[in-house]
Amino acid sequence: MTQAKITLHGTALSGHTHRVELLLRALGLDFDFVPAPADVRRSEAFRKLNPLGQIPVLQDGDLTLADSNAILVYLAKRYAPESDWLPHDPIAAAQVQRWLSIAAGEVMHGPAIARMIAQFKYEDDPVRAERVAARLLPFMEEHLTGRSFLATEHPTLADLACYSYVAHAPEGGIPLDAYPAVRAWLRRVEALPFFKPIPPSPIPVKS
Ligand SMILES: N[C@@H](CCC(=O)N[C@@H](CS)C(=O)NCC(=O)O)C(=O)O
Repeated sequence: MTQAKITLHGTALSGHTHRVELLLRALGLDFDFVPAPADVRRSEAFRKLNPLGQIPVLQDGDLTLADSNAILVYLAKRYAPESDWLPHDPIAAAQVQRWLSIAAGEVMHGPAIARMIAQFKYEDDPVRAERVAARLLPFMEEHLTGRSFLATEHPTLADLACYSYVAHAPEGGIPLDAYPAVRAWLRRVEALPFFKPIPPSPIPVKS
């Protein structure tokens, strides 16, 4: 498959950007990484790429695409249509979509928001974030007990979409000690050959 120039706008500490970077690496696609910290995201030039002012944004030739999960779907369909990343089987595809929704829902409003509040002075309700995480993590623990990956027996977009903010939940004051199956799943994602971690957070995790 021929490849146009791919550019990923994001930041190194953004879990939304990280999930896209993981898939680009998994697919062996060359890309330029363009840092887009808060001041860049507020600029007129960036708002032309994404009027919502959010990262990540992917440019692939003439295409400009925002939203991490939309980008995952695009890359899998465009560059690896026969792979397991986004299965053809209707039930498996629906399971992947379910976890993409959970990534944009409970994972975002629980562990991701808790980390943004603790690490980046984001203004939101920490109690609500904790409550969402407290509902999500036992559910993930039960789901992953006896399973290797979230949607199928292979890693899929579901695992990439959910990994980053669950792995970094402790940086938001949400420990994972009570969730051994979740931690084992995180280690399985980290053992994938293309894996690259998010750098350490600005504020160390309290033990
Ligand atoms: N639904 C979006 C959410 C992306 C998102 O919230 N990105 C954060 C950084 S991790 C951001 O750009 N926040 C700035 C803002 O919302 O103004 C996605 O999945 O890409």
